[in-house]
Amino acid sequence: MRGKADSFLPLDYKKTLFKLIEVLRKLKDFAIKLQLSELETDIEEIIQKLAHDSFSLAVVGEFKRGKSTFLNALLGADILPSDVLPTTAAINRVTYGLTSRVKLIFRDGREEFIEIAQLKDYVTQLTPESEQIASQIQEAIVYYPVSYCRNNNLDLIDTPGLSDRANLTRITLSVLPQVDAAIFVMMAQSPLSTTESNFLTENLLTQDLGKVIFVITGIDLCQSPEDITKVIQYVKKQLQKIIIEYAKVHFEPNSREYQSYIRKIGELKVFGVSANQALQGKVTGDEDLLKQSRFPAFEASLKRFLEQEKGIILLQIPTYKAIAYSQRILQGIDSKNSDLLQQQEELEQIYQKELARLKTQEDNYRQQLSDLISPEILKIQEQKVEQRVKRERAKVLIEIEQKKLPQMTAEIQEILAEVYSISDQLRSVTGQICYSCSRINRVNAKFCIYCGTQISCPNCNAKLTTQASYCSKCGQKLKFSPKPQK
Ligand SMILES: Nc1nc2c(ncn2[C@@H]2O[C@H](COP(=O)(O)OP(=O)(O)O)[C@@H](O)[C@H]2O)c(=O)[nH]1
Ligand SMILES: [Mg+2]
Repeated sequence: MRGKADSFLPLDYKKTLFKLIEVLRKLKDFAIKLQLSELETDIEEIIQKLAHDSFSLAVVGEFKRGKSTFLNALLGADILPSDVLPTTAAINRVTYGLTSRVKLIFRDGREEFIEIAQLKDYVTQLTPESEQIASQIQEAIVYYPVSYCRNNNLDLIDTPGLSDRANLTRITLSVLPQVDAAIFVMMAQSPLSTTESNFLTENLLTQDLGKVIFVITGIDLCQSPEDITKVIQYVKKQLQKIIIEYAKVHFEPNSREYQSYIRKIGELKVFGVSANQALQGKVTGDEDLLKQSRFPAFEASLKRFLEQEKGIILLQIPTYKAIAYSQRILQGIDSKNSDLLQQQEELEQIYQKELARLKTQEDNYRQQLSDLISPEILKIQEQKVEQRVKRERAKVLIEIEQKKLPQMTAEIQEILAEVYSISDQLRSVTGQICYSCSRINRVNAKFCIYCGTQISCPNCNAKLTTQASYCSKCGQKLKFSPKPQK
């Protein structure tokens, strides 16, 4: 049952992505035709973002909590410098590249390529020299042929972490608004210190909790499996307390927002792992050690997150933008139509004015000259014909342009229908996320196939979103009664 459900993907991310890019390309063509150059640039930017920009997942936490080691374990290679001493001193972005190398982007705009082995001389605080260089670095982009990043179109970001060094804390905080999701790493020996709790309250809880995954690393140092369970339970409880406190301070008691926030407790993803064992297990091919590290369970959950939620997060904004662009193009067509009508009017005015001028000239000549076929009069006759031909030609060109517009409008309406269907699809997928365990369920699921929680409105059967505390269809206040899974 579980395996079957795991393999069920309610949204074909790649297919939807390609469709959205195709739609945006069509919209860009229309923007070019209508000479909406600003819109053309906006659309191209979003196409580039969709085609190339990846999902970014940052690892955050206090310094020396095993963040870099954890990322190395995920990558299955010792890439990022880690040490018993506080190490990372700059933002390191790991991204897919055919050949491994590092691009250093300095704060003054300079760029420099180095070997991965040299990374520790540039982005760490291990020596005064490296620390001095690190302070000038905006970001180190580590290109590495890691299939994990390529397959998931994923950038992994290592941060210096929170410490008593204000500059390093600032660097860590500065990445938060730019990332799509975060992994909060703690150590099993000292889970949820005061700094960590404060960081959660002040910086992470203000983001969407659904996009934060909590990892307790270093479980190999726990005495027994019971101790591991204890530490995970402790962290979960503490997190729940922090969330409740946060909700109490920030929302009216029992308001929708309060309820919605409190419900996020059910979505908490907390994992206990040993990054050291996982890295060693992966590097040496020791399956037992890898299993012991509990890393595969974390990776399976991350995979699910990347396949489903990542896709939704990445597609949602461009979809809304595509709708807005289509509407701007429709407005563009309207104003083009008005322009053409005005051009027609102006053309007629110019023609009539020119005709009147020629007529006055002709009348003058006729009064002065008795010869009706004098060269001057013949010339005026010719000019009149020329003006008429010119007017007719311009009229035809305007009419051709005008005739294109209804066709364009029809095509944009078709595109809009397509984008709306993508948008509905995304909405229906998010609507199937179980509010309790935050896994994505089948289209018509009434009870979460994972945890048994009822996920459709008991009153009218409407599908519910993760945040809903009232049914959006019938307005009924929702009470959930979890049912045991059959
Ligand atoms: N025993 C154990 N030690 C770990 C684990 N992960 C990291 N460490 C150690 O913790 C120290 C700090 O690790 P590092 O990755 O540099 O931490 P960061 O500052 O948060 O990036 C290093 O000495 C690591 O070997 C783990 O899973 N188990
Ligand atoms: Mg580090």
